[in-house]
Amino acid sequence: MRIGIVCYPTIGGSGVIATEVAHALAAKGHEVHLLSYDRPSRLRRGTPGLRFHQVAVSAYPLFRYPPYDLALATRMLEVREEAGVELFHVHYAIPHAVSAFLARSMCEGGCLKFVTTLHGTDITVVGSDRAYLRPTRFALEQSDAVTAVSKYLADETQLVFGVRKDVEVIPNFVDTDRFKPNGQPRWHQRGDGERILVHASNFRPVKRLADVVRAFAAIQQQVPARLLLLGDGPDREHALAVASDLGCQDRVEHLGMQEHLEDILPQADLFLSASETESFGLSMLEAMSCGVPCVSTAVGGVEEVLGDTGRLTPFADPEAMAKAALALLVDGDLHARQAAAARQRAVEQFGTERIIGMYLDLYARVVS
Ligand code: GMT
Repeated sequence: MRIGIVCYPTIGGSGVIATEVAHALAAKGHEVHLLSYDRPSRLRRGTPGLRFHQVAVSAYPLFRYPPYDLALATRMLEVREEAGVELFHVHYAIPHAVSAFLARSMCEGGCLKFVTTLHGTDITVVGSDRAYLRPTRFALEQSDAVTAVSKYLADETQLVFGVRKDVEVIPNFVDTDRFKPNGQPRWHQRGDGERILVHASNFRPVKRLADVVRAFAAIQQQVPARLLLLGDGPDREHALAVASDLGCQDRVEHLGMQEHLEDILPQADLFLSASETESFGLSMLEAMSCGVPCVSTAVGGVEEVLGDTGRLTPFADPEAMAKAALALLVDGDLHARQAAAARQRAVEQFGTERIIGMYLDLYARVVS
């Protein structure tokens, strides 16, 4: 097939998944056209069958807010005409689904097909904003198919938007050959006994990074530990200040944005996530695939991802998070069982082959 994929290029799960979908489809011999306003961070150069098309947005002085959605609609139409794209798969509804609808309306014969995948904040945070709700609902209803990355998000879409349309669940996936355990000894087999904890995100307020640090501060009072913070974003300074206030700044390392998480995640003993909402939690799946158990707040679709392989704790309760983490960090046998279960769940439920197969079935239905 000739498939167009639209996504945000920035750090964040929707862009990562869209780019990985593009890679996986190209590897299967499909012709893939990836559209975004910048090169997505996970896009690997020189991938056969995969072409990147930048969406240029003009910065005319009159525009305080350059109309990216119009530029995208035009680019989609051009790519369809130039490359004969049969179907567009847009990731994150706002404004991509609206641009797709506009592209279809401008298209001769009006036969441009598009699938919209909902990722989370496009429904739970931004989507429910009055300014965006009506056009987003409209564009979802106009999509040839709508998917959500978890059952939680599919239900939430019906609840918040009341869309007259089926929302199919197609979960996120992970390349289990790339994200895999590295065979290094765990803390109980290492001489120093220091536990490595990790958190990866875009450090936005919704991630509650300071709660991760608070939980860690309690953990490191009980066992020797170090916290690696991967990523970057608006809450970095606040979280590091909390670490200083709690006297554990020397044990918290901010490693910044990392292109190859697969090299760092396997070194960890535990992944911590304290999000206020999380429709899926892709970085937790990547950790699980590396054999790293996760302790997370019990929010959104996280339970669908973790199953019984990790621990869920109440939102905004770092003490409870520390307690749950310590249960795994003082018992080497329990930790080993949970690590193996996490890896097995990632491989069996969320492998690339399985999930890309679901998307290909959907594309075939839409195109026919
Ligand atoms: O909000 C973010 O962290 C970014 C956002 C995105 O769309 O880039 O992430 C959402 O999509 C990811 C991929 O499907 C999910 O793994 C995240 O759980 C989801 N974030 C939230 O729901 C907060």
